[in-house]
Amino acid sequence: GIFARVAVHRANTQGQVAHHPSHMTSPPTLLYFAFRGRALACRVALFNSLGKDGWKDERVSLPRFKKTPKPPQNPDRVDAEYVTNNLPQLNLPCGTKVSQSHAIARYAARMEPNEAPAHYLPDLYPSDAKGALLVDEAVAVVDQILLLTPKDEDAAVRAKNRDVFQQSGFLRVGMELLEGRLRQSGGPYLLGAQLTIADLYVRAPLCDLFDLKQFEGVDDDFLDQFPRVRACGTAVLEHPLLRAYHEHYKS
Ligand SMILES: N[C@@H](CCC(=O)N[C@@H](CS)C(=O)NCC(=O)O)C(=O)O
Repeated sequence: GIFARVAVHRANTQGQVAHHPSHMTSPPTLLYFAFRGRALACRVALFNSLGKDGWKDERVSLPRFKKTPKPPQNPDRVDAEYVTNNLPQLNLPCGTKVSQSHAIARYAARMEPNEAPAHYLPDLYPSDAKGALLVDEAVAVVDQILLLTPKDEDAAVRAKNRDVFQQSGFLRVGMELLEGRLRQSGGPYLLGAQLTIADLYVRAPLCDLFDLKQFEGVDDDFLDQFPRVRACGTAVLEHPLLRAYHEHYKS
């Protein structure tokens, strides 16, 4: 990856290993809000490849995000502070700003560290085609669930549409599919014993939506109907990579 190529390891004055030379303007910087949401996979993948000091975890406050001008039309969008008016966004050392959490998570997982951190997982995004296929499917399913969640202004219409969404709509379909994939793999992760970015998406935003009671209009016990999905979300937090991550990051 871009950063891995320019990265050099050298001792700084404290004798610690620096992941980027001091003359470089700034390491890859991830912008997102102060919760897991759509950024957990990006953050964990960046930490996996670059450790604590090889990238910057910039948490944007909602007031700051809200007050940034977001013109509806902008031919110079690629140079805007927030290129899609959405986060996460990865700002690369070369100046390019990239949107789309999935693309960022895959990119970060594919980066090869010059010197692997002790917690490094080489296959957080699988190198084999079928593994990658199943991971991509699951990530897209979680994304579809969020995108297709009814957001009608009218509360009664929204409630009705969200009930359809959980009974027979894509929330039901997507959860049944993930549950079946986890049954096939034997769990606890989507590819069995191997943790991938797909499991990180199962943890957040998917399981967080239920656990943090943010899924208005969906039954409180909905996730109980998908015990393997719930167990996957729990197992993610118990993985050694996540334990190492949480020594440095609260969320
Ligand atoms: N497909 C994008 C979606 C990004 C997205 O929807 N971000 C939300 C937060 S999770 C956002 O920035 N919302 C800001 C707003 O609605 O003003 C991705 O996966 O990165």
